[in-house]
Amino acid sequence: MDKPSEEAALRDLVRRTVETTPVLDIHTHLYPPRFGPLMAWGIDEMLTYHYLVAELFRVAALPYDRFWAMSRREQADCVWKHLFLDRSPISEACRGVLTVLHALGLDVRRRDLSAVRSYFASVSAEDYTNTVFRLANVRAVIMTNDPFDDAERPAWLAGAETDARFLSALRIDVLLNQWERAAPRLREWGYDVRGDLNASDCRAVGRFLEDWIGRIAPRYMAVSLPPEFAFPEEGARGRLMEQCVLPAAQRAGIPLAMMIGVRRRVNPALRLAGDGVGRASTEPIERLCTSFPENRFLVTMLSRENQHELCVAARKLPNLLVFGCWWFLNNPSFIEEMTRARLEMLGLSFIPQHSDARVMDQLIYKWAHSRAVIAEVIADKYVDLLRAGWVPAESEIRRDIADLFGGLFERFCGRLQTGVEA
Ligand code: FIX
Ligand code: ZN
Repeated sequence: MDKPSEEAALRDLVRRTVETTPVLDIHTHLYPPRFGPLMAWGIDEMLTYHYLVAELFRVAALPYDRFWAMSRREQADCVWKHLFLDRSPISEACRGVLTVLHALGLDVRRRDLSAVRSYFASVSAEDYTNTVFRLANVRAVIMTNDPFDDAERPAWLAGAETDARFLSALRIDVLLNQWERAAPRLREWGYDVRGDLNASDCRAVGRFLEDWIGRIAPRYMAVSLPPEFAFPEEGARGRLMEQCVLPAAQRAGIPLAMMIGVRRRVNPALRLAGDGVGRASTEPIERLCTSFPENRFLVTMLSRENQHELCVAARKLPNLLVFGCWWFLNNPSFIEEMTRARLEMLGLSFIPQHSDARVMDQLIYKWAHSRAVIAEVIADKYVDLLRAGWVPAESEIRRDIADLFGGLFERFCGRLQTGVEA
């Protein structure tokens, strides 16, 4: 084969491999059908995704209260009109809806929302979940399971049977970021905490974490953190982190996932759509990783400006695994630059993406869009190897991509986690 056709064949092979390798999606907000109303799916949920709500208020002269007083279907109509009919649906979140409908075989050229609704009315949640997993080529997803969530807690307490494709993660934002709210809840649930985080409080919090780890068997514990997150830190969060969370994670042998850089409620009127971003420091991560070498940390940062220093930190810290292009970074332009930089600085030792899907359907577009970008970047890197005389074998490419799409996460977590064949 001459050089150009050798390179083209290699690119094709990489594209095909990225396309056909099933992914383990390590952070979502999805629930299986067995969780009833917690499972979000269908066109009205997709159209009212908070990314689209934020975009709606950029173009519609609509009082916030009027929008929130509408039924979900009316809200969806409103988003459809303003973001899909009155102007072209160019943004990544708008395009995502179209990618999903198109993949489902619906004719988006007709711009017919009722026809789309009829399709969703004709399928069951169970069948639809199977369809989405197949079309997205996702083998399992990790949920976000919050014991402080009054809608979710009862399902776990009732011993909700889950689905092997839906793995759990113990989300502890309220515990770490709102101790004044968490303490009375813990007391209400029978954990003897006074609130001042003395040694006995810390033991009780440890028991709470162990109980929930036992109950939901999480793959990791997770917390989102503001840009000003520090470590060591005066106050409840610092003490909880050091005395309760990290020891519990170590005892259970699970990592702590930290999602750093979110500024909550920048515009509270937008509700879930009202959060923003701020640049954080990577020093607390470095201190945590070096002070707790027996713990493992999964980290993603929300600010684009943090990505280079996070790669540098990961080069120094084997117990730090960088993951995903989170939220405002989950756009093709940022995925491309971040994946390129990570491959150059970390080789294959990072997790390129998670979906953060809140609506089942979104697995289809988030993975289709990410895969397309990631495949091109990886292909460039293999072509560079080829040009240096190193001919990557098909089995090597398959191995590398399987690692990026879940294998590495499973090894980092120390055991085969999914219960689903890779
Ligand atoms: O804190 C998180 O897990 C964030 O991903 C979400 O809360 C956020 O609202 C989101 O959906 C981002 O994609
Ligand atoms: Zn999330």
